[in-house]
Amino acid sequence: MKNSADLAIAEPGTSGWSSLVHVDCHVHELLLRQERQERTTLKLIASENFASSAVLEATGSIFTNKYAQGYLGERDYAGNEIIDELETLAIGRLKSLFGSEHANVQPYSGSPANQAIYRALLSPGDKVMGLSLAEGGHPTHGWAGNFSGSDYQHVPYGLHEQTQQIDYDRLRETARRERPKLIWVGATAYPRVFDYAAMAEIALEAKSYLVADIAHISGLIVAGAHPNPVAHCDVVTSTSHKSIRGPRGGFILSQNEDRYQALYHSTSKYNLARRIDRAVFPQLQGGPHVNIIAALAVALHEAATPSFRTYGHQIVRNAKALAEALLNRGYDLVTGGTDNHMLILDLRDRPLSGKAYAERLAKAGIFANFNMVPGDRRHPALTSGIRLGTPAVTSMGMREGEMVQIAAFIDLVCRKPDDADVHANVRRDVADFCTAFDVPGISDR
Ligand code: DSN
Repeated sequence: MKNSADLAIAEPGTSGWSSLVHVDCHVHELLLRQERQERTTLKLIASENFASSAVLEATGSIFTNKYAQGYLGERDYAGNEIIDELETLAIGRLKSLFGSEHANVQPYSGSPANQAIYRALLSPGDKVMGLSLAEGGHPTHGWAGNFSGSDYQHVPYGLHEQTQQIDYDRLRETARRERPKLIWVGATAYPRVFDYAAMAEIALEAKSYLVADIAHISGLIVAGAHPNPVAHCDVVTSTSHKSIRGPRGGFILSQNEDRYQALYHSTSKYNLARRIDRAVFPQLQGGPHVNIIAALAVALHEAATPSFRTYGHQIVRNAKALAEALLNRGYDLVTGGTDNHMLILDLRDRPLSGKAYAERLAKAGIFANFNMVPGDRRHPALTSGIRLGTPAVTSMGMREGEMVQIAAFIDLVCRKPDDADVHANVRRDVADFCTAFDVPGISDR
């Protein structure tokens, strides 16, 4: 029998405790390569960002170890008193930042959060309206290849042909005619502000639930750089790793009571908030990722600071500056510009597909993703667009002047997409350009 001293776990730096490099040099080497990539390339993928060292520390913390299946006061496992405090802290921070009555921090990410909404509010076969995938919507808002399109009846809405912005008049007509049980407001590729008040009027008239998916813009909302949908919607879903700069995860905000309880759920003994909680657990998920909840709490603490407010507004200023610089160089943009963190290059008149340009840009150290544009005639696997976002480069401290330089890099590659010398020269210049900036989570460790 060992004595208690033998059973104790050694502290870092003493025998019995090894860091990654000693345990798994292969993964450690991949990590160093990824770190180098992040320091020397331009991350213009609109859904990516840099989490701070504090967020990464919480993500990789001992909270990884705990099973906390259930909710506050009703866990399935013992020893959750500290986790109860942690989850309560994260929930309280979310409620106070967004002004919601209820918050659930357990969804594993944005798609599981959206899945929980279907489970909580609808029955299979119900009608759901969402922005069509080809015009910027998310797969979980009713795309045929996703459960939301196969298990529910999808009624798409779209963009106005001239403005390329959401056509609220046509949306209203469709909602009046179709009477969907739920309407999504949100997108993965839409560079303009959502009119939540107009959507709420439409949903009320059609007696539909209105659910906002703010995955892309949650950080902008907290910063006051985009309207907040909470007062207009029944439910709001989000990821936690995009503009809000948290760990990879998701959350759901809602009111406690259900406007449509009598209409749709007269037999349910649970209010709206409780139905959502039950959909997340036990209906869809098991134990929450407690380390992610800890990291989310940290990110929300950071997001409540004045500097985050400045950051959120700078994201938008940078997107506008990048848009203007690209327009000046003769590029077309969907909707002609941006109000948020992203812009979509319309490359329909260009010789190569969006995918081909994205591949060439990547060779030069510029990461962006190809994307459909309105009226796209290319296959969805090729597309005629490139989506660009400014959250990550803004996290590095870049401002409007740097956006002009980034536009110049993009232009150099797109003008001579198959010139290997151009790729190599831009790759070198991009690396020099990036290394002048700090990378949160890397430089501040
Ligand atoms: N993958 C996310 C994005 O890039 O927009 C959406 O799920």
